Amino acid sequence: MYKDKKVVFSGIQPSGQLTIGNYLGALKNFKEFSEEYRCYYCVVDEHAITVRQNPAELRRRTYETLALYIAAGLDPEKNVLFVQSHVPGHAELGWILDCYTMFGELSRMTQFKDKSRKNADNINAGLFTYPALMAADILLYQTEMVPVGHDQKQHLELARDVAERFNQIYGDTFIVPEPFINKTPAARIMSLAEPTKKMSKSDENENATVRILDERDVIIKKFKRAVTDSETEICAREGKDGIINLMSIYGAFTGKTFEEIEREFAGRGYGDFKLAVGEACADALAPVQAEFKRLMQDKKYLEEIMLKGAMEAHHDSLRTMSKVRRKIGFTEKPRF
Ligand code: AQP
Repeated sequence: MYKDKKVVFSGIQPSGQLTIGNYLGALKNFKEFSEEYRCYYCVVDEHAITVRQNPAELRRRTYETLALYIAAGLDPEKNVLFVQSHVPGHAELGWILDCYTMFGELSRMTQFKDKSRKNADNINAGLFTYPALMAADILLYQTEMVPVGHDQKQHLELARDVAERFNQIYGDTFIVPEPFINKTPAARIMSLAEPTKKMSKSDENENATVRILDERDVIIKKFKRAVTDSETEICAREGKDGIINLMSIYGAFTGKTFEEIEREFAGRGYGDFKLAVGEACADALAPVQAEFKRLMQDKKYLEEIMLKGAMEAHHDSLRTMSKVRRKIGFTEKPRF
């Protein structure tokens, strides 16, 4: 709880160029909370290094991700926008929570299994303990609600378990957070190349993802190439994963329901439908892209936001940190 407001926290890794999965599943929903809640939206660069990053690209993407937060409608005056590694409490609490998170729990995480498969030459300890750091991100601010896509549900459940475990041992310390997962199919946007797999910004197949910053003609081309099926009907029937995914995306950008989409495209071919999805997506992203371009020309402004956000987040994190330190028996930190 921050003063009289409940807290919302979420973050996105600068581990690649953001996709429409990140946008529809998470970013687009962030601004809904800005008025009523104390909102912390973080660029989680510490999480990003669990997979090897090119340093120059990581630095550039950190700026880009922050600029996208603002371009997507997050007012830096109404939200605390910051970079995770600028606030020491994340890594500090992350280490502490590592010691309250079980090996067995971490071994069950599907993201760890997926990413270990994808990065077989770099299955590092950070990749394994990622959910404990994520729990720290959230619990550090006494967060009540975490808007995320469906893929993060398992990590959120672990954060709740860790908070409850800690509270049981030491008495009430953390608020136990609730996930906020969009009820629409946009909570789970799938790859355009393999529609049974989620769309991921680190996917190496460029045809699998649509990036928030892709040019209009690129967006339209990618949707044209999207894998569907050998039928002709546009409907949300079992086995039509590709079409269902396109319907989810079209619905998210136009506000139309599956029934409305089925009616609109009855008797029309996949070609027509794919073009409509591409155009709806490009239209919706155009203002975000324009604002992003403007912001990226003003690095100084982005750095001012980073500083302001880090100062506020750091200040707000100190209460939880000092409570946690006291509870577990650390001595008081000397001032220096
Ligand atoms: N395909 C998706 N559909 C809906 N929501 C999604 N999110 C990610 N992919 C989809 C949501 O975006 C937010 C930020 O995610 P993240 O950067 O913290 O990491 P992630 O979930 O691992 O996302 P990516 O794109 O798959 O990144 P990489 O490729 O680096 O692992 C989260 O709220 C997530 O749910």
